[in-house]
Amino acid sequence: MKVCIMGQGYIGLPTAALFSRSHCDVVGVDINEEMIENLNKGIIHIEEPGIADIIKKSVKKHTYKASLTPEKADAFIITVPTPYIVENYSCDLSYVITACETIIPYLEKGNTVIIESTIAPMSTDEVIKPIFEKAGFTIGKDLYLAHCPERVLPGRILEELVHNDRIIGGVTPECAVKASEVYGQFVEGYLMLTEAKTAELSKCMENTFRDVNIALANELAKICAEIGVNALDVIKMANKHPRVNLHSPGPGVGGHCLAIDPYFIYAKAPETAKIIKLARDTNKSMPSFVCEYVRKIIPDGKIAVFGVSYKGNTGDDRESPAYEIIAELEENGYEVAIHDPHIDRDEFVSFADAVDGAKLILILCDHDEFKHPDYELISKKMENPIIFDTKNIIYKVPDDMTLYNYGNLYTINTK
Ligand code: SAJ
Repeated sequence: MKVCIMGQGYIGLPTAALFSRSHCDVVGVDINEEMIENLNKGIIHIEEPGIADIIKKSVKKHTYKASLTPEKADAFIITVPTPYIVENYSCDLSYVITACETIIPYLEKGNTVIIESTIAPMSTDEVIKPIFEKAGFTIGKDLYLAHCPERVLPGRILEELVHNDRIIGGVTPECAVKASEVYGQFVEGYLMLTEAKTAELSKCMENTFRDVNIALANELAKICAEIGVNALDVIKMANKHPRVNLHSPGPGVGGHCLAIDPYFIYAKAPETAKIIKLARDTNKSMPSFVCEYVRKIIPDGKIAVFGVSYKGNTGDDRESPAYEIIAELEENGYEVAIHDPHIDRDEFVSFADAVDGAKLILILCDHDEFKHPDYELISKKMENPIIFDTKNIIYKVPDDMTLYNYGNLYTINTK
């Protein structure tokens, strides 16, 4: 089977790797020229275990090639970003629409087109299907169209792409069958055949479920800071109940999924999606909450920010709440030094330079490197070291240091 994958990002590239590992011919298409050149040399741009190795081997075996233009294939998979439109929170389908229009000249009767990008409910039927109908195809007869959302966790993408169950939402039942044959090439999880709109809403609800639960944990953290209770203990104790699973409070919710997908549902039914919107607002309020407590801990001076990735042990900083926090701190007159061992940027500094002369270490990401920092060096470089750990990854600090987290934040209010 020959597969053409539009978009070689966090999902498109690992998907391409798995098809080529399963002996399919793969063309990975992207608009980024430098990325295409590098991919054809076997150099990848994402930090994700296992992918680099497969791509390198596939390039050598000529089962994978990257290109700026599509080629004729049996199946076309669209994995381009779908941001949200800031003014009305609706799903910005422009990249998906462009990708669909770009493949039209390469389509032949009998081909399958799959949209993997997360899209708002009804998008496949109302927006994408008409694009191919206008080009002369009859969906379900001579072209098969489906929405099959990805549902993988960054850091475990290869493993999850193969083993997770997969929702296959066909525009017609025939479309779902054809799309399932495509994923049958490498997916070992169960393939659940359904309608496109059900697939769209299921995907959005998965991430909304998590966003709402994180909002509940964040609200609990705020309540505890206000009334003087250890939020981390509450979570630990409550979670001993067999049917309770309180999530973890943090500095806010980042990433391209949880921070965006709930809006797609809200935009479709703004009068009804009340909890969904409130959860988004609560999670979006966390950066300000963190800054409020930083101001209570130290009124001025240098802050060493540890981590801007939205997710630990990855270099992915999309929608990261860390940037909002940094901006607010700088607006408030603090000097901010950013250290992130997973992101290589000129303005970021080493661990030693970040803590040098700092009054506070502010942990915003749960990279492994931050779980056991070099306390000796911290003692040498900081006068009265204080750590504010918003990710709850540090349990104990040496006696000469102060640790704040969501367990004891309330103690600042009584000082
Ligand atoms: N977070 C918390 N508290 C928690 C858990 C997470 O504050 O208890 C924060 C994280 O720090 C991060 C954000 O939430 O900033 C999102 O992280 P995540 O690991 O929960 O999710 P993503 O965005 O990396 O991946 C999600 C996954 N969806 C679900 O778990 C329901 C993944 O399976 C999806 O494939 C992915 O979204 C996607 O592409 O939609």
